[in-house]
Amino acid sequence: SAQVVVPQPQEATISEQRFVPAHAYKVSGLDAGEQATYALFQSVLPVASKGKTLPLKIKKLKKGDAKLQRSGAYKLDISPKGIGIEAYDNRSVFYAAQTLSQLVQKERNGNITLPEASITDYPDVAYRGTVEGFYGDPWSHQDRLEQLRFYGKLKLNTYIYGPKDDPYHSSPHWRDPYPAMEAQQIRQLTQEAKNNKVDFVWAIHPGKDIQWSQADSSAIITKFNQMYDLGVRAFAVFFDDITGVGTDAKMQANLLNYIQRQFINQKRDVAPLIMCPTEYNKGWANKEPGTYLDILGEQLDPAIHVMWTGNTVVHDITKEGLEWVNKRIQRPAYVWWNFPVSDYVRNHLLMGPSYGIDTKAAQDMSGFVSNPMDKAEASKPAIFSVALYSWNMQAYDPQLAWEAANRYVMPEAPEAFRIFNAHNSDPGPNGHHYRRDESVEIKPYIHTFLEAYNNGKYKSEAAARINEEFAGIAKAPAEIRSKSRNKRLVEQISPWLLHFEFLGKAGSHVMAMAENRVKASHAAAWADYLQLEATLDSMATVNATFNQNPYQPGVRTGSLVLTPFIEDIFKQTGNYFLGLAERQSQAGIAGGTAISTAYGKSQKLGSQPLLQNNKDIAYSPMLEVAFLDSGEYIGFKPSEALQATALHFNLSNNNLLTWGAFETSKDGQVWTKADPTTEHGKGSIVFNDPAIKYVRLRNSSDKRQNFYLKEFRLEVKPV
Ligand code: LOG
Repeated sequence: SAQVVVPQPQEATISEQRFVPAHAYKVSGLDAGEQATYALFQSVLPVASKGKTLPLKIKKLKKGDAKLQRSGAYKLDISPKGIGIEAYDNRSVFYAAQTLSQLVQKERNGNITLPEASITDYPDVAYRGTVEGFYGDPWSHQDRLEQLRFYGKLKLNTYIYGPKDDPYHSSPHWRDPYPAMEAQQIRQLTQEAKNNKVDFVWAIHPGKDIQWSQADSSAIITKFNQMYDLGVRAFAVFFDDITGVGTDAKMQANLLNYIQRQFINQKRDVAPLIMCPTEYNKGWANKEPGTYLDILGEQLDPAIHVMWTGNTVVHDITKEGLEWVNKRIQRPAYVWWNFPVSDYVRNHLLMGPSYGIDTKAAQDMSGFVSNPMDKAEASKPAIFSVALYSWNMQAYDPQLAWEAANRYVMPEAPEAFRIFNAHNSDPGPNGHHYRRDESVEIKPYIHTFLEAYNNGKYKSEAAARINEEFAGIAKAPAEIRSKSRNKRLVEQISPWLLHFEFLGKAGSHVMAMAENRVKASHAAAWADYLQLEATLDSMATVNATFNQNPYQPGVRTGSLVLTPFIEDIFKQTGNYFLGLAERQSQAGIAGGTAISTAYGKSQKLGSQPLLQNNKDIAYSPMLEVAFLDSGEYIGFKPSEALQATALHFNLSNNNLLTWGAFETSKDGQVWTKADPTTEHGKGSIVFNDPAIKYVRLRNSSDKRQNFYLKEFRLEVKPV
């Protein structure tokens, strides 16, 4: 059926009956230079140029049907008499070949079979793919090459290169040419992209220190020319996450128009220019008429695309939201969807369904690209779904797409991969307030079970289902490791696999303990309890050992439903066995007294999560620009059991001491100023007074102050 072709074609009649082609195919009408497409035909079908052959004829699509007058559109006709392809462009031929490759089956005797079919197909969105636009370790060269091949198969045509941590994309080296090795790799990437009919879009991020001088405008043209010489034929300029003079809309529009005239229009073979604005989401946009977005809308050359992440940085994409911005930028937005990017929740994987993207919004966007995780292979399920969505929105169903993605990405262990992904979806609490469903199928059973258990009862039916789930979880990692041929994927998720295996085991122990406790088999319940405790310790060890980044260190799995469920029963039952106080002191479980809290009043940073252990408390570092309005502050109130010993901060702000007051207090009423020495907003203050109970940084000026929250950390010791 048509379902075997992904993304689903717009119109397709595909017969159930299959035939064995009588001869090899003779390809005609393919442009010289399309060797990659020719090689694809050869890998899919028997191809011959002499002797008895069947025709595989490529023709130009007739003008007429407007829907087909777009890059990638094709008609494919398969019958025992031959194969006909009508194509808008060379990308169309390549896509027809990809569709063909999904329809061909190889028999055991080496023959191939084909169904009779008639397909008319075209993309809903012109530009579809990814933007490597996250913070953190950029993708490896091998990962990128594999992504480009993956995109080709799924009819994705865009890969925007913009990793924040590439110093030649952003500051400090955006003005400088790439070193030889990186240059060579980019050359290879553009070649692989070309073979897969993907536009390799190279983005520059100059706004942190741009001067708005002729010298800097020329520096960008020079850099673009260097990239052009490496094979790049598509370009972007990003102005996200910057402060200062770089944020000026008029200057940005001038520069972009200059690039349009001096570079894009001069070269005849480059794709439309793309820009990412500074106000790239509604939440941050100045809503006053005539401000930033309107200026771009009026002044930017209409040929230039403008990116947009939605109503906030990380958000669902809605038709209404796009209509709002499109009016202002006077063109359909080019969507930068911040999913499944995890640079703001680095201890989680985002492996769940791609939902919350409006299927009625095709006309409201010019492009749709996903910003993925730093783990390229693990991002494939989400990218697969984006391919389905952006090609054929009417047919898009997030759940079905996810099911298909699990099979497509890990065909050797689809069930194991499915259960892993089902419980690794939610990013956990985060400053962007973006949450995802997780463990949806098991959640009602957990609910039923817990309700009864809290009343001393044991629901065997719910328990059986939950037990089955935990058993499946415990064995999924071994199955994924042993069966998946995608070693790189296994490597990228391996700390989470390890944690997940323990989660499954902990779940089995918790269920056994609960059952034995309700049955009053105390000795058995106690044995289960000890095993559970050991397993939870193992999970804590994985969390404290792997992925120790300074942002959100560690490893979480099942964090929305399963882990809280296990911890809940563990705690209650532990209290039952040991008595509350003793348990808390033994295992260091968070009781009231061990917790320090943020002490802040800030619109922007109010919900920024805290990181804490027994040595320090810190605001989780932030990636985007942070600010304090006049009078606002961020700070800490250490728990009663702790004493503040030093504050360490790195705020990347040259005039910090002109507006920032570092203050301590014993009662939260009377404040004493501390005077640190700082360089570029980086410094420390040591505290010697055990009576200090509050520490804060206050904006003592009369206006908003911007900075980067790279570090804001209080060192503590026990009183
Ligand atoms: C950055 C992006 C980052 C993402 C998620 C845009 C346009 N810029 O807050 O580099 O990966 O959010 O953390 C962003 O989204 N800033």
